[in-house]
Amino acid sequence: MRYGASNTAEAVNSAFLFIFITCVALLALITCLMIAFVIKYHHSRHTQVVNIKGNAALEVIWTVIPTILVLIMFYYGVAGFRVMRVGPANAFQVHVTGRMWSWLFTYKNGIQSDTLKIPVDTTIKTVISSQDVLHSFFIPAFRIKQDAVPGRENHLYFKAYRVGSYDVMCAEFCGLRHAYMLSKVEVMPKQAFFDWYAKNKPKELPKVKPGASRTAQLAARGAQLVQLKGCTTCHSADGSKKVGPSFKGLYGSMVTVATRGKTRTVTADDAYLRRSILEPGADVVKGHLNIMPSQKGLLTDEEAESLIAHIAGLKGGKAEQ
Ligand code: HEC
Ligand SMILES: [Cu+2]
Repeated sequence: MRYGASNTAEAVNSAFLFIFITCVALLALITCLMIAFVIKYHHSRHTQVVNIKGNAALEVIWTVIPTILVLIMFYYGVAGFRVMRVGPANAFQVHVTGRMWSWLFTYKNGIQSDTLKIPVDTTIKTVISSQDVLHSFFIPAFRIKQDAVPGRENHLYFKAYRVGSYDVMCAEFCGLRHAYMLSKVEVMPKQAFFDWYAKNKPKELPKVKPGASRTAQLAARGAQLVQLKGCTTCHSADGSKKVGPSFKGLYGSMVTVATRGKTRTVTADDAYLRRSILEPGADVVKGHLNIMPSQKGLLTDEEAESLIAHIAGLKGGKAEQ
């Protein structure tokens, strides 16, 4: 019989349920005995103090029974741990990357997504890592939580039992917008999932109007990338200030930056934007902290170009700083 949203939830729930029921039973037993003894051995009924010298049978009982209970708890713990750590070789693999402050899911065929789409009833092997600081990949409904550590890959297996949408969180305080590191696991029917998986062409530029210019195509791709690459957690497109400056009206405007400690004013052209994205520490925008993660090695040339084309398209309005 299955219960819970996944095999991991089932394992953790059984361990929890066993411990909980044992505790409640013991609490009830001990409380009842205590009350019974208070009444039975009240001093009005027992005027004479008795010296009791051990009871072998009782001692064996209260050693053996708790030992068995604890061993059962241990069994549930190990069994549940194995469900999470050991999986079949043909498990469906997804890379999970934590970064300030969003999750990125990368599939074997190159698809990248900011929500975790998976097929139901299929063992998933997540390979968990981080781009910057410590994060923790947490799916409460599946009862799983695993640290995302830079420079290291942690593995976690699970199998979802029910189609549906579940929360993904970060459970390791990772900076300013840690609490907003939310995403979803979408458990899909197998057929629907593999259709999506086969159809989604990760490296293809999106189709804009037929005959649209390459710049328009790049800008459309850029609009997807700001979401996928996690730029939107720190940058808005409507002029409002987040952790970083807004992209609105940025292109072509004059920006005051600190370059190696010296304040100067530069024009936000293609070269400046490229540098800001690949080496954010080179020119730090005035009024902001130097905390943008470098995108060097994380973006292809075409992706960088797309992001710049997208930002260039967000003219209008004065850039807020
Ligand atoms: C963790 C938050 C964070 C993320 C994620 C982030 N940035 Fe930034 N970004 C900043 C901050 C803070 C600044 C201002 C300080 C500086 O210049 O380094 C900045 C500056 C910039 C600038 C210069 C802005 C200006 O007004 O001159 C550009 C362009 C930029 N980021 C692009 C991007 C792109 C594209 C991405 C996604 C690939 C991205 N950023 C992801 C925080 C972030
Ligand atoms: Cu985090």
